[in-house]
Amino acid sequence: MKKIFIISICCFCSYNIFSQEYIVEKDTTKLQETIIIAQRKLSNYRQEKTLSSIDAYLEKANQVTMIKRGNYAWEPSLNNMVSDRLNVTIDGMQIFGACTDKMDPITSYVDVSNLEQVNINSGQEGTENGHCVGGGIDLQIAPSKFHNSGLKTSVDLGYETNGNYKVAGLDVEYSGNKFYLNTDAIFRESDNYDAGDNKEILYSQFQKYNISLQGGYQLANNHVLEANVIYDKATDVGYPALPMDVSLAEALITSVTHNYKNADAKIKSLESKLYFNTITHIMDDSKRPDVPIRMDMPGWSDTYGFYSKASLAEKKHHIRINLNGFYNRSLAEMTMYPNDPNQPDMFMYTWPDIRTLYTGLYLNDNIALNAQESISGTLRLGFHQNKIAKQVGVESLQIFHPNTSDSKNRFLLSLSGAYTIKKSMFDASLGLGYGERAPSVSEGYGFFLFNSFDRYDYIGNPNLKNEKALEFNTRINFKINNLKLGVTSSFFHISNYIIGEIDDTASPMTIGANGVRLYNALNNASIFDVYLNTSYGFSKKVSFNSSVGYNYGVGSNKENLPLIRPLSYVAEINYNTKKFNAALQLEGNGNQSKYSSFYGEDETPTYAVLNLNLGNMFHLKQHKLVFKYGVENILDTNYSTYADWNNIPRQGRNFYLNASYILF
Ligand SMILES: [Cu+2]
Repeated sequence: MKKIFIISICCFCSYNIFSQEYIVEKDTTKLQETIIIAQRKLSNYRQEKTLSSIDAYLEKANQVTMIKRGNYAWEPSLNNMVSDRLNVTIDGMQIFGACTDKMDPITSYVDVSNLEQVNINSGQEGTENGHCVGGGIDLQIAPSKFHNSGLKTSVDLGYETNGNYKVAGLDVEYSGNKFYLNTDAIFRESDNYDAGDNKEILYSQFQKYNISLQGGYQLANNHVLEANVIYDKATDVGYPALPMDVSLAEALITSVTHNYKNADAKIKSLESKLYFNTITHIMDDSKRPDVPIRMDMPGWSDTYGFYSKASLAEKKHHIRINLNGFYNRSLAEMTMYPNDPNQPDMFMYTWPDIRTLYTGLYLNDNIALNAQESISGTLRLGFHQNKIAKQVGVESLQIFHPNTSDSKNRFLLSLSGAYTIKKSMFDASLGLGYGERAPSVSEGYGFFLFNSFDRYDYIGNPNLKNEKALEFNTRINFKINNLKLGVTSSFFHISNYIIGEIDDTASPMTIGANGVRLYNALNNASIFDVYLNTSYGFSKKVSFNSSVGYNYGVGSNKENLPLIRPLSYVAEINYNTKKFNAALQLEGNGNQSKYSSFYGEDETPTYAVLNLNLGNMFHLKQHKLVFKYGVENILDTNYSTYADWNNIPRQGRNFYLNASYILF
């Protein structure tokens, strides 16, 4: 079963900015749920700022919530599972954050200007690029543009009152018959934001810029060679929910791609990519007035990889194959400087230079049984190897896990199958999946990683078994005149569920920590989610959308799992014409009654906020001007959600204006 949300972000080549055709038409033939939110398009489903961060775009998908440690670099959670259980890629490229405290999810290293769409695949549907339990998120770069349209420029400017937030973007594109070149730059800067009732949130400022260059050359008929470079640099990023900030988060993401396409042949397309990316992450506590001990905590992550993807069609079969591999090096250190200068500095590797090598093969076959029904199956097989390059790292981990060796091999398997039916009044699908994942670098090899959520130091366990998930998912959509009703639901039964377990015998390294947790596995855990989506068109101009979600997660120790979303809802009324649109949105959560005190969570009370979004478009001869403006959190509610790390309050009232000027 395809459960894909496509969030389209950047689209210069779209001609009808306000066109209704682009709007959340669910492509029921492929059972894709498509949410299109374009940088320069206005969708009537979820009105959006054109210059929203990727994080804000991602948050619009049903099963996605963003875990917030501040105003920047939110961590995506899909089906109530975070990074370790997800496979997040940039255009099929593996890339791993360099922070031991998850301050830099890889979604923070790209910007809307780099991307065209985001594909979000739930559960084992998300294994096209790698193994996962919760699902896959692929941030996709715009494809080749041999439009022969010459030079095109666009300028974006944005301002928001809350936090004095400024955004500026520039995009220049040359597109010929045989050659194209696209370059874009975006700059974002925000001061501390204010929560409701004008309460300033200290250390919530950030500043970042991102530049990218992409070019393509048509080698021959059907053959295209492309190169892409993205450079992203964030400085002075505050994390109000954490004890430290970030003075530098820097990424260089490069790739070369060969593309072959032939609609008349059996092999419809063959895409091969070689890539390299490097990340530097420097944590900083120099701006915090009271810290028990000064620390330096830098981290680095380098990844080399390749993939080769083929798409074949043969009678009723549509087959996709992906052979891929990567080599990653993750290293992080911590130096503590005692206040007493006579005491020696303390140094240790928090990620002792972990090398991960992976190669795998993915197969997907979609078989059309007849005009209305289809079945599909996927398989991913992989070899996964970890090596500890620093001998001192092996020795340190042996204190806690005496039979630790410097290398560990794993074989990983993922399987899924789905049945889909599509009739004029309804469509439905039913899916089953089984998947395995290896522990992440922190889970396997982290050394005294302080988690400010439950205030424990965490130590990895290289001998953890693979986590295994059995998954069941279903969706059904009805369409009755102007009314659309849909239900989607997933259930995961996860064996060897990896989570920290208190070790009373060890004492923490971090001053003020509650104790030490060793990564271990619960016998099993269950996670369930269900969403009810409704939309109703009153007329061509006025429509209503709503979504209600319920989630549940419990471990075999009978304790609630942490970070499980409580009852959530969003309701929106829209008015749309060709030149103007408006939307009033109510969004909220119920009381988080099933919180996990065992894992450091407290109860988050119910909240609701009201937002208003407006948009205008003007045609000026060959130019186009698009305004998006509105008010978020109109009532200036002071609130935080279950996904806000340490209950950091969210933004209070915010007026914003985004302007886009497009020159053809
Ligand atoms: Cu960090």
